[in-house]
Formats: sequence, structure tokens, C-alpha cells
Amino acid sequence: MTSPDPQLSACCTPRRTAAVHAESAAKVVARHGTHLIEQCHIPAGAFRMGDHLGDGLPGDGETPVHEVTLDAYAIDTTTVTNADFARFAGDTGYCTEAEWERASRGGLDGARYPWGDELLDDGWRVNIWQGTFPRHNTAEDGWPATAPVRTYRPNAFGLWQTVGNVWEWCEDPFDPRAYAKRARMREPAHNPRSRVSPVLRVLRGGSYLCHDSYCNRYRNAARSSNTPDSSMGNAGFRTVAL
Ligand SMILES: [Ca+2]
Ligand SMILES: [Ca+2]
Repeated sequence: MTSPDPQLSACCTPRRTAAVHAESAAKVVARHGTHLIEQCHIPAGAFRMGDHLGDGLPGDGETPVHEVTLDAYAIDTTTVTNADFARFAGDTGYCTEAEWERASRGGLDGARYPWGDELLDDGWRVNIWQGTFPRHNTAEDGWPATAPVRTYRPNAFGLWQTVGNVWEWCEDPFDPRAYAKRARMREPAHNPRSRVSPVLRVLRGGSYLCHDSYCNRYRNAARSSNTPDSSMGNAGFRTVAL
């Protein structure tokens, strides 16, 4: 970590120097619209992009220096922090396991997939793994890795790719006995969510890495879990609003 650039004062407001035009001074814009992270306004302008000093490693492509022009924009003054993300997640909320499954079923109670019971329905409707896992992915479904979110067709509720593509984190801690507990209740569980210690968090829907040979969890009913601090390239989430 190097010491702060002496040419820069607080935030990203540059001092007037020969190299910095006064009219291009950036301004801090706190709470830009509904955006809660402090941002700097960067005015439209030109700059010379690249390594002016010959410091770069040859393979990194920092040269030749060239002029670039940009429209005005605003940029966060810091990278997004864990606290920022927690606030976002707290304001929106992940779906619970029950909310995920009802939405994924799209009104087809009891069906294996969001569109019915058969895997192939006039062609592929789910991004999983075809071929021999993990050596050869034939990508018959059109996608060897993640697919854009609006791929295939949505279910009857309008949700895209609940099964396949990426696993989806749910708010509930994972409790393999949760359904058995609910089944013993006299009344249907209302807005259920598991309350056990969150060592594991629920994941639903399977991903593009799912293959029948070891994981057929690209189904409405399938459940899985991971520790909440796990980072995976094949997991995402949906937010809900009540
Ligand atoms: Ca695929
Ligand atoms: Ca999914």
C-alpha cells in the first residue's frame, strides 16, 4: 500500500496543478438518488490512459499511452463493503426456502420441474451438465457454463431459471428435519423458516454443474446447503419484498 498521492486532497478532489484542470475537479455526491454509498461525480473529459513512465511489466499491456474521452459519471468512493452488502440484503431480504419453492413451482403443485415432470420439454429448458462429468461437457442445452438470466422460458409465474444455471441462496438455515417438524403441526406452517443454528444455509435449484451421475438437484423439491461464508461461481440469489 503506498501513501496517499500528495496531489489529492480528501476523497478524490484534485488540487489545481499543471496536470489537472480546475474545471475537472471531482465533487463528492452523497446519497446519489437511492444509492446509499457516497459517490464522486467525475465530469466529462479526456485523459491520457496508460503507463507514462515505463514501469509496467511487458505482458500487461499498459502501453502505448493513448487519449480517451469519457462522458460524465458518478463512482462509489470506496469498494462495496460487507456492511454495505449487509444493508442491501437487510433492506431487500433473500427469499425463504418456502418462498423459493412455491415461486419455482409456478402453480404446478407436485411437478418435478417448473414446467412439468419431463426434463426435455420441446427442447432444453434448464442449464445443467450434459456429457461425462467432470471431463466432457457437451453443452447440449446451449451453455457450457452460466447462461444469461433470461435464457430459455420463464415458468407460469414469470420466474426464469429457478432450476439449473446457478444455485440460489435462501435465508433459512438448513435443517434436514424441518419438514418432519412441520408435518407434526396441526395447522399448515405459515411463512415457515428454519430457526436452527445457521452453520449451514439453504441452497436451492442446482446449477450448470449438476449432472445426473452425482447430483439431480435441479428440481423444485431438491434441497442442498453450504456454509454461509462460502464463495462459489455457481451460486446466486433472489431478493423478495413483502
Ligand atoms: Ca449447460
Ligand atoms: Ca437457478
